Amino acid sequence: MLENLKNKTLLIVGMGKSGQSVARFCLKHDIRFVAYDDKLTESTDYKIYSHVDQIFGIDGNVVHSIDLVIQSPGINGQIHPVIRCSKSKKIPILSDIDLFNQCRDHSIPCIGITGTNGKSTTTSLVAHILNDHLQKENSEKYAWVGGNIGVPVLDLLIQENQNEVAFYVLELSSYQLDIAQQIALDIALFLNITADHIDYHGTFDAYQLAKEKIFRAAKISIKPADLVVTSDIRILQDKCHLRGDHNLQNMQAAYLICKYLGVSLDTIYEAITSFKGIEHRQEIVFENEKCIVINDSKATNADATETALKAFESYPIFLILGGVAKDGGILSLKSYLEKVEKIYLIGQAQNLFLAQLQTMGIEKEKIETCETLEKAVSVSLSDIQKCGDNSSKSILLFSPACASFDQFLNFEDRGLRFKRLLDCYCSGCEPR
Ligand code: UMA
Repeated sequence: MLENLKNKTLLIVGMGKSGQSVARFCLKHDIRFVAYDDKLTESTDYKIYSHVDQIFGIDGNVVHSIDLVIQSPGINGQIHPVIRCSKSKKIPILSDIDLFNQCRDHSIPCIGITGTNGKSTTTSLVAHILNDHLQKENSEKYAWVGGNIGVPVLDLLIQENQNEVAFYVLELSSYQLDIAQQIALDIALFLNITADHIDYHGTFDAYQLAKEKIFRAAKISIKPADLVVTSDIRILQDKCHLRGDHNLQNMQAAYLICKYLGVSLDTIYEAITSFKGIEHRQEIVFENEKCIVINDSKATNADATETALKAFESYPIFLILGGVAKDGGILSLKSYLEKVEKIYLIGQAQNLFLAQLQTMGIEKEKIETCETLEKAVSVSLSDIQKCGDNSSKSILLFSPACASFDQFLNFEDRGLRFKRLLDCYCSGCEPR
């Protein structure tokens, strides 16, 4: 396949993480490409165009002769002018996932994981179990993780130490699956589905169809209905760091995958118990006799926030919400929010959420509009300090139920900011 690509000129649309990794792959293999991005215009290694006319020309003039388009996951193909123009010119459109599928060594087992929630945790847990297994076998190979989790899949193919990979474990988003034509996975897991990303897919059915594409050409398919939690997994939860019912499903899924791959049950159980969870996902970042602080910045929708509220419902919760709201906002969280001690609102969604909380009948004194994360952290910590109830630790939960791009680069940036602020308040220094 690589040889075929060498005769072609690729157009990479969207020069974020995925697009830049496609460019790195092309540079490494001497594949010609043209780069396009609506906003990003700077690169030291290649020129990035930002007008459709610079690619296709006005009135059909040939500016670049393009053989293949590689669409980044965040580019909405229904509306983006470059993708629409490519479709009208009948130029094939693929994604980095397709290139990965065509160019990877198919003797290395590849596992793909999708679902509305829990896919990053399950992807990391599967890799953790497989790496424990490999270590016990004295193997010098590892499970490599990539995809939506933050490492673009083509980066996995351009690493120097290719002989060290034993398994690929990929987190796949509905965007990636929607664009991909073919992903021949050894094991495909679909964890769960609730409404999300409807603005991108148009309808819930289209969102579900995109997710189901994970099963195309898969050797083993694991569907939501296959994830009935067994008693051996339920027993493990008391000993492990993953809290909440949703994590039982993630553990069950990881267990099934690793069992299919021949990992012994003892290794699976041990590795589940030693798994510490992932950054920005219900991550315990501070604990003292008064409170536990949880960074759940990865909660970009109300559903993810619901799982966190459920996981900690036995504690008094002080909750920070806000950012860019998703469809429906926080209305679905009513029964949980009624039980929360106090809610701190930040970002673009602040006024919408305030109105929604008032509709739910939540008292004014239990809501504070803070605008910024800085203020929310400082006010909430001071409220917890003042709180007289010493019978139980309080939880400061940062689980925004929103996208982050009004005030932050992404959820990682938002989570790191939260942790930095917390460090500052705990050590008494001024936040930067
Ligand atoms: N861009 C345009 N025009 C547009 C939209 C975007 O030119 O209409 C450009 C932007 O200016 C930017 C680039 O495209 O330069 C961004 O590309 P992208 O949105 O495809 O994002 P990447 O940086 O390539 O990151 C993507 C995933 N992001 C999305 O799908 C939105 C990352 O998942 C993933 O980690 C990365 O590829 C590596 O595989 C993040 C995500 O938020 C975590 N995913 C969503 C989610 O989990 O809910 C799906």
